[in-house]
Amino acid sequence: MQRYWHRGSLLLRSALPDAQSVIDEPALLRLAGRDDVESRLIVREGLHYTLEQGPFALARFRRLPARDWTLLVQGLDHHVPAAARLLEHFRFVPQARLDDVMVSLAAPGGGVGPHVDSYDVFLLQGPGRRHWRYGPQKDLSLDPAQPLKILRHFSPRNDEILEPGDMLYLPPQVAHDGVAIDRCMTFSIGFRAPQAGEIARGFLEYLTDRIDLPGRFADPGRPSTRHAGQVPQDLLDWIQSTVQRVRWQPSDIARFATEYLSTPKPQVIFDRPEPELTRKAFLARVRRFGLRLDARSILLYQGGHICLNGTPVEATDTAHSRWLRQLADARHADAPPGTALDDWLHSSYRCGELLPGKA
Ligand SMILES: [Mn+2]
Repeated sequence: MQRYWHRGSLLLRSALPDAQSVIDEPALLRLAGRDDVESRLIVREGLHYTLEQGPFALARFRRLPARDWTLLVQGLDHHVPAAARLLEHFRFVPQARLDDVMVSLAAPGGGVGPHVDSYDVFLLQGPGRRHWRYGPQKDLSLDPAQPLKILRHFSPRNDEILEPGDMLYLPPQVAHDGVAIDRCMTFSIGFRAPQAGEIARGFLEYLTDRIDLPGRFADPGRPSTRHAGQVPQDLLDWIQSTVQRVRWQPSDIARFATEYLSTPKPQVIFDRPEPELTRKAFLARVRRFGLRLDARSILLYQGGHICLNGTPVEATDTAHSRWLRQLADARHADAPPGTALDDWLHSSYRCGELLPGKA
């Protein structure tokens, strides 16, 4: 981490052999047909790429040529348990930095062209081989004639063929191009880094609900004016001093951060358990087998603030908050001490955010 994270690329041979059996092709094509799954199809003809957005009917794939296309499916970890299990290998990076697992299924010659990403990524080779060329470069100008963000010039220093189980780490802004040699699958374990403007807007929204500034503008004895259309200077001064009274504490920052960073993406929908256990049967199962977070759930903490999927969890004593922090770190846990969290556990279970059993 110290040497490579966010700094330089790293090729790891035979990193994760279990990458070969994450998902088979028919199951992936079915996922690409769902309207709650984000998918894209990129077909290359010579030097030109075309982009189609999913969902795709199976008939679309039957019409594809034998070469030069790639299908991208986002959020694989939300839909495929084996993809969620892949992420367990990456828990050395904070959950707040994690985005999702994307898969690229490609025919020989398929790829998205030379490009840069804004995010750190681990490119894990599944079945088949892919030829990667990559390296830092100064000129990151894009080709305006393409529907994708493709670099106008590409002069990579590195040239490697990734076999099943091999993995390539790339920090942001490293130019790269991966072209399928065989029909292959590549899993992108993608990270996210918040943008300053996005965080500032999010925090102002958070403050909106909490702001409490007493007082109202007053102007006793105001002289008459000949410029009724002008906003008076004393009102302007009052607005200035009022805005400067907006204050927040470090605890607001921690609370906002756990809420904001644990909020699922808008397209994420939790499924109610089916069949649904009664409260009694659910709690009995948790006591016996422990519990785990649903693959879509994000549980984060900072200081005394704990948030599940954007909603604060009220932990009344230290034993419970310790247990919640352990659950957040490992995503699974034995049953919590006592019964004080039972209501929270059961309602989270009914929302599809956690489930009994550790595996
Ligand atoms: Mn990329």
